[in-house]
Amino acid sequence: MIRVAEEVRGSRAVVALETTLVAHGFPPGEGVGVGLESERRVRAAGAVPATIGILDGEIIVGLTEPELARFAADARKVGPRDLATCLVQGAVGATTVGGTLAVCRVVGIRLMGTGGIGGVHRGWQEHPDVSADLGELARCQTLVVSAGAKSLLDVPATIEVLEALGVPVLGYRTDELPLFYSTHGGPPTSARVESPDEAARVAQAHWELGGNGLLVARAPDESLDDIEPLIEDALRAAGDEGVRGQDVTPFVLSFLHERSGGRTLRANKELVAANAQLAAEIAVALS
Ligand code: PSU
Ligand code: MN
Repeated sequence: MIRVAEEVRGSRAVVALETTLVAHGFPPGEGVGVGLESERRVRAAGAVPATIGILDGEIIVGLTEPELARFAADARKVGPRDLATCLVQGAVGATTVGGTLAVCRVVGIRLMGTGGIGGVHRGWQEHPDVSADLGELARCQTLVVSAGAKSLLDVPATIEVLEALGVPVLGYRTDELPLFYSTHGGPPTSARVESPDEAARVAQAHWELGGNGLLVARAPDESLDDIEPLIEDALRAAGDEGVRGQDVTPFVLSFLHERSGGRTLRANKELVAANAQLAAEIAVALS
């Protein structure tokens, strides 16, 4: 049911990477390169990447390059609720942050790197759309490095839910939650850490105390501060076109990539790789 690559089994410093962003987060043909760059950065920092996805009725932990290439074509978006169905039905399954964490829980991987986690969507008062990423963070003993929560969300509401679930939100050299495309403007983090070693020590202590997931928020290197009006346009367009549920995030991301003249695309690629690298540095410190 689960195949763990030998290299992953043999290493104490492993970083899990998701496949939803490979399949659905970037324009056609560009996602695989983003996934491979994340793997390179993890290796350069001295850890082993474990990119996770479902192929041919098997969950694979540590996809090979030809296997990863299969996520460029049609793939299902697989959250925690979808893992078993996708396996049984033999579909190509691109795991979200939540789906990837659910696999980490089974195989014992402690670190994951991604772009931005899902969370509480804007307009939750009328239509309660809350990403399963949050529930899974509350269930598994894994630290996730991200550039905060995706800014298309209701970020303050997302942080409230993480607090309610007991998930620490650690700012990496920042007191403010980064807003995915911009370095600042988010709600305060629950604490600040200054180094991979400090993050590793906090995670270790949290787990010894019976805690589960943690989020480490790393600000992107370059801040795009004029994206909010575009996000509002994107959400309005999604509403007008009847885009709902799992399709909202990919729709908004591709709208932004187009309307920003590729600026969000470039920023998104860079922050995914930088987060993978930091996750690897924390994994090395932990081992
Ligand atoms: N961040 C990105 N690109 C992405 C995602 C996040 O930069 O494609 C994906 C992640 O896989 C995340 C998912 O788990 O979006 C959340 O989707 P939803 O809101 O439908 O739960
Ligand atoms: Mn949702």
